Amino acid sequence: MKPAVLTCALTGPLATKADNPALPTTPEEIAAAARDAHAAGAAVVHVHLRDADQRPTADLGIARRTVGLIEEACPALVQLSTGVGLGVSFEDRARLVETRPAMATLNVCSMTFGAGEFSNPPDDVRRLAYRMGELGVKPELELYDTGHLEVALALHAEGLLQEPLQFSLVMGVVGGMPARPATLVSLIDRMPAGSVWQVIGIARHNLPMTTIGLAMGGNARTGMEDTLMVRRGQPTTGNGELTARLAEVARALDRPPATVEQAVEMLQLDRVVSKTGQVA
Ligand code: KMH
Ligand code: ZN
Repeated sequence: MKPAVLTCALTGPLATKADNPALPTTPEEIAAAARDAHAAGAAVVHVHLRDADQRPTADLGIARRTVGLIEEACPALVQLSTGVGLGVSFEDRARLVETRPAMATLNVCSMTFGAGEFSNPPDDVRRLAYRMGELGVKPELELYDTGHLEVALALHAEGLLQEPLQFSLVMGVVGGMPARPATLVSLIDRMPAGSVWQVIGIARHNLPMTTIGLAMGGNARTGMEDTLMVRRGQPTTGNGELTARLAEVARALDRPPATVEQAVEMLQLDRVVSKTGQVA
């Protein structure tokens, strides 16, 4: 069976150490979490940045320092979040791709996000998609609802995205699609052939939805951005534990966790070419 690319979303924008003391927030803690996640089977780490007060930030200095420490700690591929956090302007969030990570998220639609509002205006999204193409940064298209896939396909039709399209199907955000197998099946059916996709299940949906996604041949993500609990009533000890559990599920389904080299091949990152003609 084909390997599964496992991603660990180390910290996210919302939780703090008050919610779970194991949450990494400093650049050093985030790098240590990346090392643990990689050792447990993650080929990719999804990275949000926090300032000294644990608040989400798009500070380029913190970005460079955090990514530098991760690169020293382990060979996992870095996927930088351009979602950053609900209170950060789109302009600041978009600037993060100037650090040229291997991959970065592209959130294609505005939406209610839990108690807040996640702003992704159409023209800003287009400009960011174009800039990512110029820089050779591979976009991970974050879909929180079924209509978001149509917007992503429209961006592709405009020539703003290169194949293979790479999707995260985020299930269970309040304001997004429900974590239901039928919803997942309808999205997978609608994706262009050859697309790369992973399931993200939020909170209690983390384990069941990622398991279903792996069984259906997709990739999967876990980590403390997605859930702070390893099971009901039991806070996770950290990203290593959550990744180890996902890796165990993947192995049980004959989907061994992809190595970084296999992930580069499966995500076709070695073929990402910037619009200036250089291989990124
Ligand atoms: N910032 C959250 C509202 C991403 O990483 O690009 C959504 C998010 C997406 O975290
Ligand atoms: Zn994120």
